Amino acid sequence: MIDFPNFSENSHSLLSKFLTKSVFEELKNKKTTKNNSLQQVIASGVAHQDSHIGVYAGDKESYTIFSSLFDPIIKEYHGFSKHQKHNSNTDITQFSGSNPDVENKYIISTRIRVARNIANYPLGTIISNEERKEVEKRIVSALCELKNELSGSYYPLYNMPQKTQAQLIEDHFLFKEGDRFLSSAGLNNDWPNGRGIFHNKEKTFLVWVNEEDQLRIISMQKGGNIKEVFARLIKAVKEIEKVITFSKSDRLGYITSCPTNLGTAMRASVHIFLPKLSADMKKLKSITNHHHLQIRGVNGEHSESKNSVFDISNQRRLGVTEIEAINDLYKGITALIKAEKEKI
Ligand code: ADP
Ligand code: ILO
Repeated sequence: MIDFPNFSENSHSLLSKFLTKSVFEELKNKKTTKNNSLQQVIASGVAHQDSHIGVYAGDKESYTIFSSLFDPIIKEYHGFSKHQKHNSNTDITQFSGSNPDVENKYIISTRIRVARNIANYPLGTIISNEERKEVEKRIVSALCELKNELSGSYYPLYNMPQKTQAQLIEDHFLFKEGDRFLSSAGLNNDWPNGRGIFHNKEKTFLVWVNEEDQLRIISMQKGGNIKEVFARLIKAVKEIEKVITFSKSDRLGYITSCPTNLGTAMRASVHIFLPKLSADMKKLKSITNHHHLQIRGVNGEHSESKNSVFDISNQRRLGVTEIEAINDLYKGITALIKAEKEKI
């Protein structure tokens, strides 16, 4: 039995906004078939009152059993109502853009990732040590089948030298350790068991295993060729999907631990150098808001931007197709570069 949490006045999380007393009463004794509870769903947001969202699902069913809490959060973040249905479109011939920075002056690198989880397993917040290892085994065996540009090796975290791990993180290839939001959600349980990274020789194709989601499939390279990065990603996802069935819902698309990632589960980002616009954040934000883009720091979420370099990515992942999401990025980045050039 849990008590209604105390949210401080300074808490602006979507959890604190939508967990009303009546929603709490409706959900407090509910459990999913895999035994996920409201307490587990809200643990991170209660522990960290500075959360933006504050909730994590423990399984696919969490999104229906606890829908009175998840649906308004999803609506506010993605603008996706409970009557809508998500559609996918990865047909690259329908993407008319390519590289918004052909002169190679502003975009340092482009990265597109999708999150995936395996059908019928619990998500990372409530998965057992044994199940997580089983998930790792299935993923690694699927990845070892990949050919040509996508072929690579798997490096488990448990025996990775500290120096290698630090270098991979610094080079933006590997997830950080000890994220406090993930820890409180249970997503760092049994660390580092079952965690690791697969990558090709060039590190243009990478897969994170058992971080916030069971797979984060990543395509990245220097420069701004969004089309090339997207094409590699889609090819990889299709190959992996031949062997592994991903958790998916008719309404919500791909199922992810955090509701911000539902749907396409895709974040397409560029690291971009905007020295003049960085002195006019109001203008920068008005352009990114107009194109549904989010600004992050150069070391990922909850980090600061450094030396006028920003991580800019699609904010919407649900209720838009993959093609619409990369179009948002393409158009927004084109507008930002134009504004940067025009600034005196
Ligand atoms: P995610 O993208 O999986 O939601 P993060 O925001 O934490 O997670 O980013 C993960 C890592 O990817 C960080 O090291 C971040 O700097 C790096 N990254 C994100 N976008 C780019 C990019 N366009 N180029 C290079 N590295 C990037
Ligand atoms: N739980 C954190 C992060 C939310 C969105 N980001 C990710 C990585 N899922 C919060 O609520 O601020």
